[in-house]
This record gives sequence, C-alpha cells and structure tokens, in this order.
Amino acid sequence: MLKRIILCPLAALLIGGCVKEKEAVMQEPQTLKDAYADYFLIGNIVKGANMDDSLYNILTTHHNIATAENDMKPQYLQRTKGVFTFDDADAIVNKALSQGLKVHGHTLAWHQQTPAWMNQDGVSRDEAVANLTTHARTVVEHFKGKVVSWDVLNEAIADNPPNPEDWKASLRPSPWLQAIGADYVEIVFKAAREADPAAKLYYNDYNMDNTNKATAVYNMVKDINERNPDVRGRPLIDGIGMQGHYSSHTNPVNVENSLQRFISLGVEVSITELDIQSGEGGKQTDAQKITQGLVYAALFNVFKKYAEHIGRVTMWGTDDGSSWRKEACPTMFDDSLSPKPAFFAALDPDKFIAENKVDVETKEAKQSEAVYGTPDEDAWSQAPSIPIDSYLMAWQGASGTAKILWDETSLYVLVNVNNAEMNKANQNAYEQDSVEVFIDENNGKTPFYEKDDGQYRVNFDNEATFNPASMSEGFESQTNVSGRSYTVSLKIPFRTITAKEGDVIGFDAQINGASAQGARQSVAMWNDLSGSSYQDTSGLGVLKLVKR
Ligand code: 9MR
Repeated sequence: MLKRIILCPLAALLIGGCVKEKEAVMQEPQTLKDAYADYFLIGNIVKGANMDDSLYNILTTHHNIATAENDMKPQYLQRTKGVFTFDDADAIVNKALSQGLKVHGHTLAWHQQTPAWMNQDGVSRDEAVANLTTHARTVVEHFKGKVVSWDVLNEAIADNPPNPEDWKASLRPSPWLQAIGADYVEIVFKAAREADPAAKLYYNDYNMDNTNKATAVYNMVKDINERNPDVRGRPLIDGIGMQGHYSSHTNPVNVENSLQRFISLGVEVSITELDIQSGEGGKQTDAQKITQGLVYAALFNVFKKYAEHIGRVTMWGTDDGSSWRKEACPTMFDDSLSPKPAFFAALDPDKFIAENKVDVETKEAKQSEAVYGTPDEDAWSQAPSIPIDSYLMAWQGASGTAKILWDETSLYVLVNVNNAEMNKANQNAYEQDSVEVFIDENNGKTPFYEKDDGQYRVNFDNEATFNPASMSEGFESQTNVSGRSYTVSLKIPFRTITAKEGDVIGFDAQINGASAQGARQSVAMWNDLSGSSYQDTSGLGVLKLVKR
C-alpha cells in the first residue's frame, strides 16, 4: 500500500533527526521497527543510564525493545551480598519504558560478571543455591511488570562439546556448575518463574550455529521441559536465545538448521545479540561492507521465514564506534552514525541482495592426489607435495607442505613446517605451533560436520587433539623438530569408507603459527580460507585416491 510520509534526508531520519522536510510519496518503511512490525520485535542495547542522546535516537527510531548491555548483570546488581544496587538499571528501564520501548532483562546467571562471593570462595552447595535463588527472585520481582522477558541463564554450554547427546556433560565448567552441579540450570529457571510468572524465560547462548553446541542446548531444553511441563501453567523454559555474534564467514544455513531444531521443541526463539564482524582495526573496505550486508540480508531473510516462532531480533550495538567489537565494525551504523550497507540490507533484504549480489565466481576447490601405499621412503617420493601457504590472517608466519598416502583403512599425511616458534604455551591447542588436518570422507561439502568428517590437530611436541573427540580412536602421530622446522606424520583411520582407487575425499591442511609470546599469530591453509573448516566442510580442498 502507498503511504504518504514526510521525507527528510535519509541519514538524518535514520539517526532520528530531520534537517529539511519535503513531502513525497514513499512505498517502503524507513525504520527497522516499521519494516518488521508484522514479524517480530526489533531490539538493541542500552549502554548505560547516561547513554549518549544521538545513540539513544538510533535506539528509539529503529527499535521497540531494549536490553541493558551490562547494567543488569549480577556484579552490578549485587556486588556485595545482600546489598542490591538498582539505581542505574532502574534509570535505564524507566527511561526505555517512557520512550515506548519494551525491556528485556539480561542476565540472572552467567559465568562472567558475577561476584565471587556468590559461587566461589569455598561456598557450599546450599549457600550457592541460596545465593542463586535469592538473586534471581529479588531481581525478577524488582522488575516485575516492567521487564517482559529474561535471559535467565547465559552461556552454560561449552563450545563445540564433543558429546552433545549428554547435555550435562556438555555444560561449561562454570563456577555455578562447580558449586551446585547440573541442577543449577533448573533451580534458577524455577526461581525466576516463581518471581514473575508472566515474564518469558530464556536460555541464551552464542555459537548456536555450531551443530554440537546447538544439539547440547536442544537436549538440555528438551529434557528440562519434559520433566517440568507445567510450572505455573507452562513448560519451564519459554525460549532459546541465539545470540548471533557472527562474522562474514557465518553460513546462514547453519543458523537456519539450529533455528529449526529449536522451534521443533515448541519454544520461542529470539536472536538476542546480533552483530557481524567484518574489517580490521576499525576499518572496512567497500567490498567488506557489501559482504557484511549480504550476510545481514541472508540472516534477516531466514528470520522472516520463521517469524511466527521468533519473538525478537536484537542487535548488540547501535553503531560501530560504541560496539564491544569496534575493531571489527560489526553493526549497521558507522562511527559517525551514518547507516552502512548492513542497515539497508536489514531494512529490505531482497532488494539489497538483488542490487548487490555479484556473481561471485565459484572458486574451484584445489585438487591433488593421494598415492596408494603405506609410509616408507619410496612411497613418500611418489606422492605430490601440496603447499600450505595461503594465509587466513594478516600475519604470514609458519607455513609448509604436505604429502598424502592412502590404503584401504587409513590416510597417511606427512607435513613439513618451516619458520615456527615452537611455542605451546597457550592453553588453547589451536594457538600452539601445530598442524591440523580436515577430512570429509564422502566429500559431501556440508556446512556442518557429519559422521564422516573430522579434524585432527598435532602440535610440534606430538600432543594431539580431535574434533569430535571420538576421532582419536586408531589415530597415530609422530613429530620431529629441527631448529625452526618440524615434521608431523599422521595416520588417520577412515571412519565410514573402505577406500578404493578413484575415491574422492574432502581434505585440507592447516598450520597454526604461535608467536614467541604464545598466541596464535598466523594460520596457513592449503585451500579453505573461510576460517570455518572446524565446523563446515564446504570449503575444503579435494583429494583423489590414485595408484601409481
Ligand atoms: O558487550 C558487553 C561488554 O561491554 C562487556 O565488557 C562484556 C563482559 O563480558 O559483555 C559484553 O556483552 C556480552 C553479553 O553480556 C553476553 N554475550 C556476549 C556479549 C559480548 O561479549
């Protein structure tokens, strides 16, 4: 339907001001909250009780629900036991309500920004339970009638858990888990429900596009809701929050898969902390802005498709300058508060995609051959050498080459690495000087791992790590260090195939280069530069199994 609206320069309107007015006939909504009025609420964060007016204008112009970025977290509301400090949070909530915004509460239980007296310092289980329930009850009761929904529990599941069918074993080892045990999850939800039966209660987490994490969350919510089907009239957990701290490499297919699984539980889903990293050092090229816009557009199209089950889509930052990840320019407005392509992408995804989707030349995956034979000098001399020297990050550190052999049961990989620091100080295995091999036995190129997909990592000191953990079975490796070079030989059993001549498998090899200070400073690859090979096999190179 044609609408008559007052048109002012778009940028001025977008940040809530209007310099020159002129009447025009416009067809399309100009604000996010209007564009999505029939779909879901649109949210953003409030940075504090005294948030800058121009940022607040973006909030009220485009959004209809607000989340406090920090001020409602446990350390701000109850730093000292029994002393609740609601002043800043009250100011945020009352201002938002007076401006016609709804308010979402974030967060009652988390492993961060929580005072140690609550669950550390040797508190007993009983004390920790009392601390958790008192905090949740007091906070929820305080905001009763003002806050429509709560992130009751934040980030309780570990990243990429190896056995996601067992949700309890997949819990992050947070102080709450250590002090109470796995039932802390139910305990905090029950306390919140009793305190305000009308508020919607959410479980909230990041990396939910990772199949293993999403599976563990799915199993947790399913189990708890099946055991608590009627707590004050409905299942205990009302909703799942997919935070959505994404990057330009995020595959919307993985987001959609998790969304579908959560919806199948009968719960509401919300996108609770959306931002999309792109660019470095606070700068983005024009091409990066468009790529980022295309990811925003693709995601908003996914959200529209499932709108019936989505409560709200909340962005984590009004603008790049005030974002927690400002180096990576993740929001829709730039430092000077002008709308970026990402804004127009969210406003009208189809139009943005139609105007900007360049026919990206489909990059052919690199191809090489694995030669039949078990490792010996003669066999290795037959195998072609592939370079591992395409860098994923700005720094160009350790690189190398790989040769591959195969027989019916296993793949044998020999990697030579040069220019390494030989540092394994970092507790994250991927930040140590190490070699990784990715295998996709059916070359299915799926955006998530299937049973035939695995990741194998060996550091220069021959310490191996696996994803998923079950891939350790039958695996063997040796390393040999000489100066700044090392070699790694890996024997990787096939999991789902009996290999034969002519088979084609997905394959990639990666070299992680640590700095002398023990942080990963470079990543060299054979083929896949997406940075997602640990959960997405679509970018791997291709290996043909041949006999010579
Ligand atoms: O944006 C928040 C930042 O200002 C805080 O310093 C940080 C503390 O850990 O928390 C940030 O918000 C987080 C949110 O509460 C939970 N999900 C991840 C968000 C980004 O770290």
